[in-house]
Amino acid sequence: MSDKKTVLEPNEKINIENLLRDLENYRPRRRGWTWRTPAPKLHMGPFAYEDASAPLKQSLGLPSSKYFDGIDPQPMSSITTEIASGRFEDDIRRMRMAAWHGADHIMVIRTAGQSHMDGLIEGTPQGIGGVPITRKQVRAQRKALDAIEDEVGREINFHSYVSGVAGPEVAVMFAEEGINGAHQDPQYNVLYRNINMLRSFVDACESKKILSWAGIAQIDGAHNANATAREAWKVMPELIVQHAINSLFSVKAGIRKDNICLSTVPPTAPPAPCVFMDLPYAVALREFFDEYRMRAQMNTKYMEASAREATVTHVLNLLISKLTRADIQSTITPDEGRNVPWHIYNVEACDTAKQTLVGLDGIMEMIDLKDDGPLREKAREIKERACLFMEEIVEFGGYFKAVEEGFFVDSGNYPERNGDGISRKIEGGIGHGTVYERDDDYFAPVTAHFGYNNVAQYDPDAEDDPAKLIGGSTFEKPEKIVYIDELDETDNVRLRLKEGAEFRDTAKVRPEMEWLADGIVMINMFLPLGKREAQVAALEFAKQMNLEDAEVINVEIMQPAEGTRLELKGKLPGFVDISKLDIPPEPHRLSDDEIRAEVERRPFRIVAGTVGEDEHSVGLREIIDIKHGGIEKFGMEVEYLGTSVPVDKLVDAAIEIGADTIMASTIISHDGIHYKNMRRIADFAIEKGIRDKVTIIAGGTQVVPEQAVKAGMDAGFGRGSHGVDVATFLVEERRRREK
Ligand code: Z97
Repeated sequence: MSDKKTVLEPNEKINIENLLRDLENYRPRRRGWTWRTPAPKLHMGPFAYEDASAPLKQSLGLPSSKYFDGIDPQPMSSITTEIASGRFEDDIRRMRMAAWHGADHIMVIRTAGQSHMDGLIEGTPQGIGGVPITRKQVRAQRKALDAIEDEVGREINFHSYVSGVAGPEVAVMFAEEGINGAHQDPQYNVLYRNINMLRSFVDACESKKILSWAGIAQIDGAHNANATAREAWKVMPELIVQHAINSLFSVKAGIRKDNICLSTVPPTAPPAPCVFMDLPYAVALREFFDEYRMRAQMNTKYMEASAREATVTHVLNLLISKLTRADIQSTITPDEGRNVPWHIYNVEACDTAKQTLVGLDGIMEMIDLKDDGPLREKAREIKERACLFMEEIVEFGGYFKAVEEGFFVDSGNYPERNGDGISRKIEGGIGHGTVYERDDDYFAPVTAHFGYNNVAQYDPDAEDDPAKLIGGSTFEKPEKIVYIDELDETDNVRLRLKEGAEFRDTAKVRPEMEWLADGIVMINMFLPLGKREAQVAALEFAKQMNLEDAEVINVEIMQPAEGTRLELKGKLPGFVDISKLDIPPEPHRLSDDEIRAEVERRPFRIVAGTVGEDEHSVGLREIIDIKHGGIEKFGMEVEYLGTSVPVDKLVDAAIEIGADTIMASTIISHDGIHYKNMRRIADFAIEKGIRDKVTIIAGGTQVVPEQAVKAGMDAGFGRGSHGVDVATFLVEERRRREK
């Protein structure tokens, strides 16, 4: 693998050491956001899709795509996953998995509280419940994503957020390092991080100018009002107001409208009649902001730890995305409820989005949203309330005054007010008093800069390009970037890689959920107890299973007295050395089509029965019957003789119908009777002179394949065998005999 271009092999793990090598010289290959390429009327496998996007080069389809040659149709919306576990080196592996499942928007965004940091930090410190954004981390992950996008064959947008008083510095670093999307909304700083309003808006001008230069798509922060307000659905008018403020402000700061994405959230969730409430809101938003992009974020306000419930909420949200339009589709997992970022739920949520959007492909060709009735009436009402809200802000003296008065995140449905909004002081907050007017001779030799800049005092020709005066800024001359590898000797990726070396690319393996070899597993359990007793008893079982630090992470009552369903997580202290395992090859199966073609070419003639004094019939019927995937489904016809068939009768029947195959089932096994009966069948067939003309196989729950062969069978089929295993053997055995 060369340092300049990292090439990934599908069956090889991503090599973190190689990614880190020569990182100081790595440069992003492009700037700006990339949308998916439309592929209208796409044909894949037996299906035609109306509004799909270009397929991937390599990917993993939904589980049942195996019935259709693994096709993996991709919807038009970009699909987001949020990945930030605290260790960026582990997140890189998770990004690759998500990309293989269809994510092309990867957000490093969780609860690290980046906006509390008042400057750029360097190196790769480990975060708590999130990753602190640093240049090295961003660069290494961009480098990894460049390789991953080559592997899957589609651009991957990398995203983080520009917030806090370090916003503009963060924005510059993002522009330098090839970040493609960013959250930027001064209202977020004001309302949720108590950063001084003036400072937040002035910083935002600068940040937005930089985002604009770099073509970075911007997502706003309105959804946070939904997640914070006591009754989430009542803030619909306010959400519209917040979108309006940040969108128009961004346009004025220079961002293109088609790079401004509204962070839309269906404001409520089940058990509310959520589509009836959320769809008018989505329609109102699309009508007001038709020139902008929509980033549909999932409703997290009422999210619990139940993966099932979160998935249904997600699917209902996706329905709204499809009925209106979502350019970017977010996926959130119940991680928030469990407080652990699990690799598998990221991937699962990408699959949920992909499956639902593809499943709803073409729906708008068949239905229309009604032009009258409650949809339009309710949409109009939401818009009216939003306009009144905005008018009141203006009358009141503007945004800052309105915030001071607690207009925002109030749980009343405007114009109602419950007096529980967030209030911030104009003359207060972090960074208060840090905004200064620029002097007349103020001058900054930078590329993307907002507002007054007296370049003309040095060179009137450089007015459109102030950085020209210093021979280009870091934007044009990336070699000017000061790259700091690590600052903390005790908290950095080198140390963590050393600590985890025992399990990194070695034969030793431990389960993981968050970080390599963390040992975390999740256990599903049902206990016939009430909720409280079940929670305590579950932890006792966890001890019996040797789980360390066990915690119950989800509890659902099935019936107050009859029982409780629980999910727990805990750590397995042990490991498995795969070099010491005897791993038999995977059972080999032919495809359904290949077997069917072979049967059509030359039909099989099969007799079957349960032999000896054995009344069991279910196993053999399962192998034969079409309903349960038996060999009939391939067109194989079977003469079924029933149960307790004497071995001579089975062989005679084969001779009578000129069978080429005998299938014997034998369940009873005391005294080795099953193998004795196999031996008798084989001997009888020899006696009758047909042994070399028929394939004889035997199956049953106690049958060990090798033993069956020793007892004279051509093959044996034990517990867990299916029709396709038998059919595969019969086809291949006949091919061997035909040679
Ligand atoms: C999403 N699930 O997809 P810190 N700026 C804005 C934000 O919305 C956020 C931050 C900064 C959500 C992401 C919530 N949003 C999580 C406009 C966070 C984060 O944690 O204060 O450093 O900033 O949008």
